[in-house]
Amino acid sequence: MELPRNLNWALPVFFLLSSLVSNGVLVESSHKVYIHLQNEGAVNVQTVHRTGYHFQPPMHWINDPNGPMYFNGHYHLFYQYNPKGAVWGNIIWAHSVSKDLINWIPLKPAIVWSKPFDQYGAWSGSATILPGNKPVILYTGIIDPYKTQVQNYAIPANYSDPYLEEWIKPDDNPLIVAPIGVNKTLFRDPSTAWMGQDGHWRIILGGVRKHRGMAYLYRSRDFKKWIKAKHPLHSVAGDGNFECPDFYPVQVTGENGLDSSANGPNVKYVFKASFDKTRFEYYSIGTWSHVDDKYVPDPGMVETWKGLRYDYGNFYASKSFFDHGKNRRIVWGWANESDTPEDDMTKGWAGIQLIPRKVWLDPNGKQLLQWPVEELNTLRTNHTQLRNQQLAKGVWNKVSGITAAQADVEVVFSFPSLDKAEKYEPCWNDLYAEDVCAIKGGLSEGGLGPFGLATLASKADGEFTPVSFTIFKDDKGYKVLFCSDARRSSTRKMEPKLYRPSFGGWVDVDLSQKKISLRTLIDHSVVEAFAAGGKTVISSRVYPEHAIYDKAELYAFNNGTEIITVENLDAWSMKRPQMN
Ligand code: DQQ
Repeated sequence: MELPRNLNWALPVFFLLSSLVSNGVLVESSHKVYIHLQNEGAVNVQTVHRTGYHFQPPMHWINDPNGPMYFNGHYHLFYQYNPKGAVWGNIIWAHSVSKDLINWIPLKPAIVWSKPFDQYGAWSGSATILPGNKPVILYTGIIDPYKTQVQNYAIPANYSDPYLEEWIKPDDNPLIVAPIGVNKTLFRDPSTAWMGQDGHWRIILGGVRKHRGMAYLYRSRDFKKWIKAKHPLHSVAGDGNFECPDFYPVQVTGENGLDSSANGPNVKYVFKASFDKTRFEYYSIGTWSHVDDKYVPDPGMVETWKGLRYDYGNFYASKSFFDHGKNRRIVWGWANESDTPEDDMTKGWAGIQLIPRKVWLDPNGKQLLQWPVEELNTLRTNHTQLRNQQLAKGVWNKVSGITAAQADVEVVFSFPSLDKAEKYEPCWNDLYAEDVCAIKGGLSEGGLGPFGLATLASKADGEFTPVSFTIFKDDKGYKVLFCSDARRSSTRKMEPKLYRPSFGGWVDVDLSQKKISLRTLIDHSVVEAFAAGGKTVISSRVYPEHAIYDKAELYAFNNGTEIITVENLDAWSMKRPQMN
């Protein structure tokens, strides 16, 4: 394997990281240059918080999923990887293949930096399958120590190799360089291409112009010569740099996905950007105007950091692809660690990909729905269940018979009435749901909720990550707050550098049946929770001290005065798939 050169990344100009304050804690939830650590290979790979069924390589740092695709019976996942250490740096494209999105075979890296057009890094990008079943990768190459970014392509050396193991970076790269007037150090992450009715390919690239997040639009007839459109596909004032922009069609009705070039009357579009400033993403739903080649968000879509998110927790740099094998669109997202870089060095690894999710338009047309790919269910074993268990205030009902540190839990909660819902405070409109969770989340006491699951729990030690619902009422109706609260996830002393927020999101759900459902994927240091059939999703990374291996417990709990019934709870231990 050709390894990247050892570089001096310590240029002060370079920061992919931004810091923000959440629940009073300084957040450094993303990758940053640790010059002294990036070439320190793992001495040991600590297993205690390693995931059992989430995607990760045997050691070292990973970030963004890149170029996911389905080709001739195999799923391919490339990802940003540091082959030399457990912090961000030396980034190449690692590569794994799978027949089912769950069991993964590692291959040699697909793109390592070697040529003048990528000699300082191979950053994120996407795959497109061209007519004739010919995959092509577009990725960002870093060409100098100042992080100048260009867009390159790579093609398989042998199209009949089912694993597509060898990739060629032709010498006519780069295909795209930043034009005058565009910041060439913030010009990256080419999307999957789609074809317009004029027969021209289109891609978008992320960037920023005077604090305006930009999705630059490029067009090409032959996939080689790319011309920048006069206007971006989309841009939003004040959003700051867009990373990893994604743009794809969804059907107005039904769960099937669409090829990126699909079009027609029954089609809406999704635009997603990852926010460099805050390290989370938002998406909106709208139309693609063919006349002026622009994306137009539907009325009411919020286009700032308070917009809709795939995931209101630890989830970034996501990428979607159309799985034509099963006619579905799938989205992958990266979950970083939320402990310190020193902890990552000690662990010898950092970062996972969350479970790939099928994504489709909610019948209400106002948001997306997401659900773990059905193949995940093949890992279920040791089923246990609860039926019609009442939870009075303060009751914690233990779910026994499964490995609670590595589990999949589906539950439906019901309540006799909505009368005990507490008042929604209008001042919360100015807060993120996460901040409301800090006040009213799973650790507090209320009326109708909080109720939910206490995951990765060691009750005797006061250690647990509650995933909960609390229902409020205002003049117009009811509001459902969904929280995943990491503040008591570990008894380890809270240091300022540790990121343990009470993540939160609102759930736009019909409560007329007085029921709400929850699915939670628990995996040692991951709690990935899907509320109300995938309307709102939150993923947390947590590092319990006591609730590890077979000491981890799981409870259904209620901290509200209204009695909650666990109508059905089905839980499974999860087997370990082949993981790289
Ligand atoms: N990560 C990549 C960039 C991208 C960022 C570098 C998002 O291409 O913008 O590792 O996490």
